[in-house]
Amino acid sequence: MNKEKFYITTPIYYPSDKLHIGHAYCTVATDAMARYKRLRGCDVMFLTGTDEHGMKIEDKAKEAGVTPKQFVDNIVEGPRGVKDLWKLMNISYDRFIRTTDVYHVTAIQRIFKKMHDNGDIYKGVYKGKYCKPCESFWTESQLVDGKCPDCGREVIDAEEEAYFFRLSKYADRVRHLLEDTDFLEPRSRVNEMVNNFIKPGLEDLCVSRTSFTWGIPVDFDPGHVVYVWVDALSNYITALGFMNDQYHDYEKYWPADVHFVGKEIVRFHSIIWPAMLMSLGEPLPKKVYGHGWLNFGGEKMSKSRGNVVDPYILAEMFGVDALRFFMLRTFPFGSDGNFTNELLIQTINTDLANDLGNLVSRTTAMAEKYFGGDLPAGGELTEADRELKVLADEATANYERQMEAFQFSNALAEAWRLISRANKYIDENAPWVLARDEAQKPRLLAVMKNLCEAIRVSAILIAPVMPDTAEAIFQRLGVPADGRVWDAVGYDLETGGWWKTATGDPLFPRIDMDKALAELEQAKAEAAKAALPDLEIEPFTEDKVDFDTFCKSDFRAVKVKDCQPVKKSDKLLRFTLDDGTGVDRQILSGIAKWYKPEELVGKTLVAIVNLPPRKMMGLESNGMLISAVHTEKGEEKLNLLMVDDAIPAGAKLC
Ligand code: ME8
Repeated sequence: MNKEKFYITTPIYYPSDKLHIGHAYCTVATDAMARYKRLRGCDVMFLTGTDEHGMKIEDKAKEAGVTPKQFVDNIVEGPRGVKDLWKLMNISYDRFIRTTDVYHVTAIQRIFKKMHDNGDIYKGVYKGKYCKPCESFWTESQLVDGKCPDCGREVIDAEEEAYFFRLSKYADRVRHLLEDTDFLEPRSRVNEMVNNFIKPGLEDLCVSRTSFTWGIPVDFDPGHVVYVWVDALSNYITALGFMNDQYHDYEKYWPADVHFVGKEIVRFHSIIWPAMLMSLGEPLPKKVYGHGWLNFGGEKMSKSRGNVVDPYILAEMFGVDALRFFMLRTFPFGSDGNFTNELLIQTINTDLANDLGNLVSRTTAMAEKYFGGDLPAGGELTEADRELKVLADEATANYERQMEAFQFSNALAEAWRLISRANKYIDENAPWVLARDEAQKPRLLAVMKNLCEAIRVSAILIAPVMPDTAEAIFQRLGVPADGRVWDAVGYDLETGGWWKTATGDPLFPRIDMDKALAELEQAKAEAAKAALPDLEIEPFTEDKVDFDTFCKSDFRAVKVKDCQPVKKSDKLLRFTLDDGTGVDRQILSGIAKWYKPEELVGKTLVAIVNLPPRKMMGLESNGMLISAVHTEKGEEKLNLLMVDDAIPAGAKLC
């Protein structure tokens, strides 16, 4: 029998070494859905990848002194890069596309040409705000205070030759698609699209540029590169082999069952993408689902706002499954959610440690104690067990409905309804009381087996979201492979034979909130420090000093006769210096943080000696010692300038 196909995608990510938990949100959701569909027996294609062209990348590469390709290679494939993060988050993608992949580049050129040849791409003039020094076009809304957002300089009105896509031609068909079908969900996003973009009139879209080169060249018009969205959106079909020979599953998987995308790119996916496909004469994806943002402190988590949450730190402290669960259980997929560490810890303690973890620990501990972990066939069923089965079957059916509607939070709530009920079932049936009476042994056996069965069903339900946890649970209960699949999700009252339980460490140890929050702060500070440059030196002064003024500064070699801390000051040291005049010179210097006084006695230093005297802490300072300063990993460092002791005191430096 042919398996049902399911093709699901994430957006392709801009290469960044600062992907945060907000980015991971979409990919984790997509992964959970892909795993759920695989569990249901579907033939799944889960595509993700990276969107690697554009002026920003070109600029960043220049800054880093590497080619754009080297720059993106490092971020996509390198340590803590995009692929690394997906590995950390246990993302089971089937295919990863990079828009710099040769097959994609060729396919985009063919796509562009086809749309050009059918008259949907035409040459026109792009008008915008242009920053000459940066050689960049900006739109009015990108400007900051009317100036270039990159360098802050004035911009001018300018034009460049560019190709345009006849988006306006498809306005009516796109409107019908949005308003009269279930193409775009949640429904609230439809009104947003129609009111904000379609009703005011769809303008044709600029799809090529000549002002930068890091893009896919328009092969029939050198000098033009394809401007990002045609390049980016087409990934969903080129990755299947559309207009290229790298892959051959376009016929098999297209149209996509669903594109999961963040709400800010819904516009591109629900208006431009279908219009492009209409132009190409290709089928449209079945659905676009626009999820909400993970906010932090009330604002969208983003690098530029500096409020990103590092998934590596959280995964290390709490485990990847807990993190995946938290994101999908706490925030309804279509809405925004506010991420806080407190909420994360609270959720782990309540849902995972108390409810799920305890259920598994209590059950396996009792199975061990009363039956040595071996639960044979037989046992005495009662009405309580039948009730548990009814609830389990109902929860499973609801779970299925919710998952099919991409409502992860509601689906998980159904799994937790069963978990909570099972915990209550323990208290109601009190196995420890039954265990005291040999005559109750058959009842005790049935209770333990029902608990195992409730846990087994729960584990199947949570597997798409927490694959490692589900696996650990199956192992502890000794569930064979055929008891882990969707076909076995129905609660079986008569389960016999397969329980061979084992005890182990708690699946989710309880977290001490205050301690964990402090550790998180510390880990964040350490990570921030590690990200600082190894060495920073002050930028050079552009202001020139004229030679005569410079020559007026009198620098001399001085020898330290004595050095003492200054009372009540943790900064100042008091130096008694031989400056070659025969009269001791006193200089106060704020360097106590870096030197112990005794280690400086006898050293030959450099001082400027013709500064006017200055009083500090009631003491007079006659000059200033010269030192070199720089910053290492964010920390200021200072080194006194020490010179050869062979230089006599008073020698003039020039
Ligand atoms: O938009 N909460 O790439 P991208 C939830 N290359 N989702 C978030 C988020 C947050 N705080 N921050 C980012 C692009 N995302 C384009 C896509 S597709 C043909 C081209 C989501 O790296 C964001 O909404 O900026 C988007 O869905 C995804 O991360 C990639 O964002």
